[in-house]
Amino acid sequence: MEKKRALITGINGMDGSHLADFLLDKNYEIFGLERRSSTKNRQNTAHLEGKINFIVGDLTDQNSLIRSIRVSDPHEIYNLAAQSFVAESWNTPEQTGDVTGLGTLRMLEAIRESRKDIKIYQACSSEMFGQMIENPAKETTPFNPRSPYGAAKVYSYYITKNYRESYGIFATNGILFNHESERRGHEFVTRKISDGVARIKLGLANNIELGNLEARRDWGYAPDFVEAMWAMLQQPEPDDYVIATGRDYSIRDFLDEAFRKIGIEDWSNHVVQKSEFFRPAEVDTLCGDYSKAKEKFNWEPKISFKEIVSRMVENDLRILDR
Ligand code: F7E
Repeated sequence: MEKKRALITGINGMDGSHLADFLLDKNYEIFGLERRSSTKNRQNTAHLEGKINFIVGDLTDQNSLIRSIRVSDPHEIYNLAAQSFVAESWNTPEQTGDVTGLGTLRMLEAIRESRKDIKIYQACSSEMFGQMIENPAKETTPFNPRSPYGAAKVYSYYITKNYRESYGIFATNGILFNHESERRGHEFVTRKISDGVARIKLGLANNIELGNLEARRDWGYAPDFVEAMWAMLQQPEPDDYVIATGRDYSIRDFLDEAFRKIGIEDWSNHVVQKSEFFRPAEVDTLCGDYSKAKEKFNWEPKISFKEIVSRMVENDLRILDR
């Protein structure tokens, strides 16, 4: 039987690499779109070299997307690439809008110009709910973004829905709440904490510099979440789904759990709050209701908050110990 082919943008990111692992197990042929850069950024995909095909392309370059479709001739596209760091989106709002918002349009146009039977998964985000109008948020909850990133994702969501309705493209939006793993980038709060805690344990640092500790997030495990991306494209009809765990915790809760792993109960002397890590506008709480995904394709989160923290701290202890 012919192998299924998948094109994944953002292949070197946390989600891209976990999704590639998952699809390889399902015997897919994988094409990963990466941006050209003078230094390769393949920490998350080093183990995949020789197993997947890398294609150079960029969501800000229309022709490169058309070419990437010609080269990979995919059955499924997973559009995961974005300027995904919310804090950075205030520094580079235009670039964020270009990559995260218009990048989605360019990929949809590339499908429209190539083969309209290609299925596309579009990575959307709980940041679209921003200051939540309903808690927990579900597919019908109005959006209320609070950052240039959130606003760009709202555009991305609606343009995907429009291409589905205008051209009959099998285009789905996955509205994913925060999800983390050992492969998370070091600028995000969970990895900053797991890395910082590991450094403190090994005597390499004394404290961690952070911003707002009161924000609450619904944190799931990225390998669980990529399974939902695939499942959405296997449904009879394209639709939009919230993927979350339904439980929220504060940054303080994350710190409690992470420091407990290294035997510290009172971490107050090890955390310094710095104004530079506060955002111009904060999303206080994010929590999602995944019951539609559960009902339609029986998706449920498997790995608990406690286990995520534990795995991330253990991983950083291992890396730094080497
Ligand atoms: O911040 C607070 C910060 O940068 C989480 C992305 O994957 O999930 C992610 O976006 C919270 C915020 O993730 C620091 O103010 C405190 O309240 O880890 P984060 P995020 O902004 O929630 C969504 C769903 C996405 O779509 C995004 O692409 O932690 N916080 N102190 C801090 N955050 C950071 N980064 N650094 C701090 O020092």
